[in-house]
Amino acid sequence: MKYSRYTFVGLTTVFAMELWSSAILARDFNATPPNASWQEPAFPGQTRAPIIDEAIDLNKEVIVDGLRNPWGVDELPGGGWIITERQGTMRLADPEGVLSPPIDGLPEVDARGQGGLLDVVVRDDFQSTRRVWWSYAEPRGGGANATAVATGVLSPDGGAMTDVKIVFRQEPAWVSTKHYGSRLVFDQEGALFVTTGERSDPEPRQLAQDVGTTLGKVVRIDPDGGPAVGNPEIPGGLPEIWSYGHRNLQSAAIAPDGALWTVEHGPRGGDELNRPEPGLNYGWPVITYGENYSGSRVGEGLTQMEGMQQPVYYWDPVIAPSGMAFYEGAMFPDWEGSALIGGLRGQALVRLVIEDGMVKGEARYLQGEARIRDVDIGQDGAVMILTDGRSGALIRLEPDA
Ligand SMILES: [Ca+2]
Repeated sequence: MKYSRYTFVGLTTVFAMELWSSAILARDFNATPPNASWQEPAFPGQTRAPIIDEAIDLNKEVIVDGLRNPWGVDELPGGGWIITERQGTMRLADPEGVLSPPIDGLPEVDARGQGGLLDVVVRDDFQSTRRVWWSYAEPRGGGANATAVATGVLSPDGGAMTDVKIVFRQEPAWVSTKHYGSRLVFDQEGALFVTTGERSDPEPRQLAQDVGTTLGKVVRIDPDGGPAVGNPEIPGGLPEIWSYGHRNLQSAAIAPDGALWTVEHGPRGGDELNRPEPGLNYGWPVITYGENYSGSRVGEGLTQMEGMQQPVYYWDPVIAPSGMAFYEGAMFPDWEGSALIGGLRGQALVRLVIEDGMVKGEARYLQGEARIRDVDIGQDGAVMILTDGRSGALIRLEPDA
């Protein structure tokens, strides 16, 4: 009886239930002018898909609050959640939302700027294995750092991470506090996708095109480390690389058909949705939509080039994407198969209707209410969102019946 524990939460929580009216949903986000108005999409429907006209009221229930800069959340198969806070703490929340002290035994993180403890994921067999994977900004000496992924076994009492092993280290490290990626998602073959960033500065961003590095890449590894079986052979490329030419990928999810989808932070007016195919080049920083935040053009201002892939969709203005999930569940039947993406700058939960690999419609919920850092679908079909900031929260969304 999957609903029972939530009913219990609903009856006992001290936090108020709030209601969003469908009027908020009707705001015309496509009325905002683009930043890079001189650019044209490569094909119809690549940006500004029709707004979905949908009358739905959402109940919002705060399950956990007072989280300090939370970054990643994953539901535990036995109930409750595991949550990261960017400054370096990982905690458990039980099904009633009671938060544990920080878990001991995690490696040191570099929590300056956008760095710190980032994503966290467990697999369906967690109750027997107690295995957890997480990503973080790893200090590498001299002020340099880079994204890393570690795995460990959570002690029976949940108080400590044991047998900790680093399974991925981004190379090269860089003296930067920006663009670390890094979402973690398992595919249906059991391999682990890791998304990275290109460290933002003019010099390292060029390395997004260098397949001898793991800056600006989607990487696919074995859960115990090393390249995964079935990765593409890229001439001169590292065997863990799945795709390249990315900027700062902070959204990744597996679609119901098993395909990986990602959303990356673009420059101003250039956030993009991709379905990364093995061995292909997604263009950054040679081609991109949008412009530098200074208002200058990125490189030569090109949006298309032979041998480089077009995004499935892009946003101008940006949403500043973060966590992502494909909706599968009973609670929101009209959302089945949609991509749900958290917006930071966009301050919204973004829903994309995707058909035949194309975006056919876009809806936004909770507009202007919160910066959304991560999205997770509950076992009962509720949508869980993690809000950003010094007092972030884990919030459960369900339709108001
Ligand atoms: Ca691109």
